[in-house]
Amino acid sequence: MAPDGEADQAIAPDGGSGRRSGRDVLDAIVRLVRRGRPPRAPAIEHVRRPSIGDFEVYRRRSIPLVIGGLSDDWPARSSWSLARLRERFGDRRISVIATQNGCLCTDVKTGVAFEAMRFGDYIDVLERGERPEYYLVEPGFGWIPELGEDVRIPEYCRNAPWRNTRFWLSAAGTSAPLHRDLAENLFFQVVGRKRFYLYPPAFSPWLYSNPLRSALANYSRFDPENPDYDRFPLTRNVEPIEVILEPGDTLYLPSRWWHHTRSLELSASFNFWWADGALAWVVRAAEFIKRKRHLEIYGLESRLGWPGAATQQRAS
Ligand SMILES: O=C(O)CCC(=O)C(=O)O
Repeated sequence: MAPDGEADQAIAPDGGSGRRSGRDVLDAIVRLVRRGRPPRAPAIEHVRRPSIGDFEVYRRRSIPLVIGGLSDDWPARSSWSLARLRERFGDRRISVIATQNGCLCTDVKTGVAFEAMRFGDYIDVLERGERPEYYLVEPGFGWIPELGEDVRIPEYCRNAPWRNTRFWLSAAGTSAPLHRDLAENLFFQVVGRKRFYLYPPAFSPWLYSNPLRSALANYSRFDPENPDYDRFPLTRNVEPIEVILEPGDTLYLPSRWWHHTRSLELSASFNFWWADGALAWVVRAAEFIKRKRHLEIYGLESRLGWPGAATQQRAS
């Protein structure tokens, strides 16, 4: 008998749905092998501008890191005020994802649906100090290519064969649910503070992942901010690592680390995902499968006319 009644719960972690996916069964086997105990979570270090060699040491260990000073020379640090963004891009269209009570809307059958709206309309709501019913999640160099002039590609991933970016702008209180990405991530906090709850990939068997065949296979059903231990009892065994990013901080988020975010203030961020070696092929394969299943990946599908784009274009 494993601790905390683990053996009893091991094969029924369905979060109350009554159904069990192949992934649930695999997770149960891992928990049994580990006798119900997740490994210890690493401590998160704060460092200033590590050399490429030093950064590679953290990367090989797959441990997140908060890095200071990386965006000191970015024009974004001084120019991403709401007034300035409106002046430059107010009439442009940007891509957004609907939120409910501040939390990004997701659907296990259809995934994440991007919509388009006028940037100026989004800024209007932020300037009134209100929370829009949307999270601005913009493919960084896609819809507003000029954003690329405000940031600098970090030297740690400059030569990666696969790279992608996003610009994130949100009101205080906006949140993204617990999920993980295949690619490596350097997440730059530019304006305001943002909180991350992190869990290592090795905690996955305790985190109630959605089934692999769902449209949200990389999302958890568990909400670390409002833990429902009756539905998700295994999560009692895993504590999130809390990281609060200040403006000017960069979070290195290794491949497959779970993260849940909450903007603590009006927040603007920019991130670079990248992959090299075998990981680049895995990321490309995952993108290929998502496209085949007509799931949106980066919010550009509608504009590029990819089949199955779920975007409903809102009139500007
Ligand atoms: O900033 C956020 O709210 C979400 C960030 C995120 O999920 C990511 O960078 O992968």
